[in-house]
Amino acid sequence: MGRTPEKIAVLCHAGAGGSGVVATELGLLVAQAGHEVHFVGTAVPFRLAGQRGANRPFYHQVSAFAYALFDQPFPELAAANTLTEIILEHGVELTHAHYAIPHATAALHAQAITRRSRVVTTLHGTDVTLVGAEPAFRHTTRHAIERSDHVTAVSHFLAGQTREVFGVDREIEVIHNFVDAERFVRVEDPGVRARFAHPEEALIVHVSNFRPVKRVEDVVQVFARVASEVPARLLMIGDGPERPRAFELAGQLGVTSRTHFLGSFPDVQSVLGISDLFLLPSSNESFGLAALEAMSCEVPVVAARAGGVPEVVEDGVTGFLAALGDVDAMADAALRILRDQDLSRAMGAAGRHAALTRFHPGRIVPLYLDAYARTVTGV
Ligand code: GMT
Repeated sequence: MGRTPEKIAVLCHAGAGGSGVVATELGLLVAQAGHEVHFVGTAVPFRLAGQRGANRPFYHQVSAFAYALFDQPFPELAAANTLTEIILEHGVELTHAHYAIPHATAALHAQAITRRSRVVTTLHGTDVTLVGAEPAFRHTTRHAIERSDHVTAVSHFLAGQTREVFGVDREIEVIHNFVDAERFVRVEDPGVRARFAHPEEALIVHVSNFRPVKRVEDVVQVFARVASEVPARLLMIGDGPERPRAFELAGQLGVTSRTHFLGSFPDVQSVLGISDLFLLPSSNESFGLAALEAMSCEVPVVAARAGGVPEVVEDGVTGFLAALGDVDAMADAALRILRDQDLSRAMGAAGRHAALTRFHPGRIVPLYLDAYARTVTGV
């Protein structure tokens, strides 16, 4: 291992998506390890807000410029410009870009201007499978992946997809996501649980950004089947374009009174920590960070066998995997878990064990620090 860079810039999406969560949690831990971390973005990443202490990362707002001639803002140019300033002013040696578009492209642009600061790009999923694969972004995404000094992907599935979609044969290091197992922990507080469910009801939860890829209608379909067999409630956490369809379907299936749309909020662990089952029927999921957060809270997961999910959820051990769209199989799996306390406890414990071992920050963060060191020293 070479020399770890002292000063690191991070580019990431600020919203409630998994890539921004991973970027922020990693940046916080890298700062705690004694590095100077500079987040550069159009808004404060949502899990960075409210951080205090001498070692907290810096945040630099990307300057926006609106001019009547421009019918659209130029976020990549603005981010590259602000990043250039930060690299020059603070002597940043390495930029970690989370998500290929526009962050890796902006980081490479700033590198070309400054002739400094190596670029590590982490691919998270939709930047390859959805956005990057769009003809409108295909060349710029491929360029960003090929020219970054080092590229990581959050699953073996995503690394393979990247090679396939873009035809690149460069090294892509797989570094799985991690979870803060101290924060995402089971909380057996009947008072908190009573806010959402009666004692005899099972609490089923789904967390996502309600994009089409999340198949939130499948969540409602599975829940309706489960709720016809056992007393249960569904908590839908997050927000996005498919929320109205899911709400309408809950009405059609007669489960509106037992389905609660809670919107977005940062401390999802407060709900995961009291839940009995997590549903993730996504059509594609490079990793499934939300499932890992549930596992850390000892919540068994029922998911579609899609993308990188099998690298996180072990079928029959930490939950059950079913074929994509097979809501009957997912409902059967959910009922099997909810009706068998021993199975449910064993799966919850196995999920917690995975969070504390394979996906623990103590194991994953050093992999990134090592990648940073190899990137700045060129080994
Ligand atoms: O799932 C989303 O739509 C958000 C997206 C993102 O980029 O923020 O999540 C992706 O990155 C997460 C963190 O690495 C992964 O856990 C998610 O599986 C991945 N989403 C998809 O592949 C759909």
